[in-house]
Amino acid sequence: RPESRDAMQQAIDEVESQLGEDYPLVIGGRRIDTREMIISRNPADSAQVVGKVASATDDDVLNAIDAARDAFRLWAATEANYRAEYVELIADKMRERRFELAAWMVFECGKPWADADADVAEAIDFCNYYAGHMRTLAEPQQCDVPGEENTYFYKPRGVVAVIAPWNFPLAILTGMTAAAIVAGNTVIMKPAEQSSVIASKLMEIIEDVGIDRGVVNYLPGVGEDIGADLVGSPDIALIAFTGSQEVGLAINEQASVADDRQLSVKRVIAEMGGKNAIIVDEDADLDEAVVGVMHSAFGYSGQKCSACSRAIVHEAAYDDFLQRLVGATESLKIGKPTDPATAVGPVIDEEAQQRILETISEAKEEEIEVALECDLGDLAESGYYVPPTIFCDVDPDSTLAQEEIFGPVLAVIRAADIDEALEIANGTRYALTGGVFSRSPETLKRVRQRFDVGNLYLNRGITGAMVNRQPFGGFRMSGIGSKTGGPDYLQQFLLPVNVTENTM
Ligand code: TXE
Repeated sequence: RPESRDAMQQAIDEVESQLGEDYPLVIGGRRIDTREMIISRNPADSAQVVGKVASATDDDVLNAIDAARDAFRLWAATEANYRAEYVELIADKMRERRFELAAWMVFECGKPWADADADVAEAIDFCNYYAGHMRTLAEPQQCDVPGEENTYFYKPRGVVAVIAPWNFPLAILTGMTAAAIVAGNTVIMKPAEQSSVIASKLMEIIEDVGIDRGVVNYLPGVGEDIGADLVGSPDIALIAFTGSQEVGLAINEQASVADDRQLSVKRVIAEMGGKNAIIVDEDADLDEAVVGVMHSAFGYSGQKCSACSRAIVHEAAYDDFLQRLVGATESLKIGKPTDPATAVGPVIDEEAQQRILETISEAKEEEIEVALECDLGDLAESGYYVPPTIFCDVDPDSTLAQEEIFGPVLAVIRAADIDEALEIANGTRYALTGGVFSRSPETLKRVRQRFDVGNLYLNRGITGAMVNRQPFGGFRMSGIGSKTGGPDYLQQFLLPVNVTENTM
């Protein structure tokens, strides 16, 4: 809408004038500048410094854990409603600053306008949903066996480490943190290095609403330097992680070590990667299928764990689908995220750009056919751009079709029929999202039964999380723990206490 566009453009102009500032850690309510700083750059223009964020040391980790542990006793004793009101205040502040927060994501994470706006909206939804759900869980819960003496209630777990990725820099960080604190836990919030400025904005809001000191401790830093100290601490009761499979598995392993100082067996919630497929049936509406596949594959440059990176197409529709997909993808606007017309921006950083370009050149060396490699024009020089690329006739067992690329690269695979398409779709280690475009009720029924994914989309594009409507999460190597934004997510941050009472 025009007023939103104007407000967003104004926010972008204002944020542009605030780039380059320093941001502190926050431990026990105190702001701490440190010598080491994380320099966050604009991926669309690497010369532009978005902000400099204090980078936590091992000592900072220990101090943050002490502060969180000291704050836990009082915070755990508060009423659920008191905590829920704070989390709803965070949502209110984010709504007030909606365009500004989106603008920070445009600059720091290269998110096009619509993606950035959706990220803020999701962060707000997570806060309100978990706050409301905590109020419900605060009532004595009735066991199935009738009788008021068979009840149970929930207690918080303790100190929670929240470790977040850069691709949903506000939504996922906020969602995990909100769930942890509304449940009565205290938190060490560790954002990704590439999104620590936007995370600092969330910390400013948390300070602004006046949550008790030490409840949220803000610990930006280099994950591989301080991660092990954080995850390995005996005072950590739960780790909520979202990020790569590699790091998720490392955290899972570290968390399983329990020395005699360990207060509780650590609980790990890990949302990891995907290699998601959309199946296109012979009778699919090909225009719908093309739009669904293209937006899911190239939206935010394919940097979503939910992104479609494989299109598995029925033989009979293959040529027509591929031709339409190439035509539609060619017309995608590749540009600067500050430009409202941009559909595809840069990838997050130089390391990602090099890794994805390497994957593309390796696939070419294996003589995998290229159906389209978009032309970047002069963008190639200015930022971390990767051309949206479509490979076709891809061997389902090839690296390209098996490994998560996390970039704007799509593998189109031919299938003789739906049974083979399902076998190919289920043929990776991941099980996060999946889609199918088909008009046949029989096919849709078979797909429901046999497509092994956590989130399934029928005749619509893959949309990722929609809080309390499309709770999000997968299984196999896509993650462990229940779905974010779903009815059983909050319980993971709580301990149920069952009571039987001899009523006089
Ligand atoms: O992950 P990384 P990234 C996945 C996505 C992709 C990855 C991209 O599929 O694979 O995340 O995000 C910290 N000990 N998802 O590159 O590198 C690091 O500092 C402790 C899936 O950010 O794993 C950062 O804060 N922490 C998801 C965080 O881990 C460590 C949706 C993630 O970094 C660490 C979004 C260590 N040794 C992304 N090393 C879904 N399934 O919903 C790094 N970190």
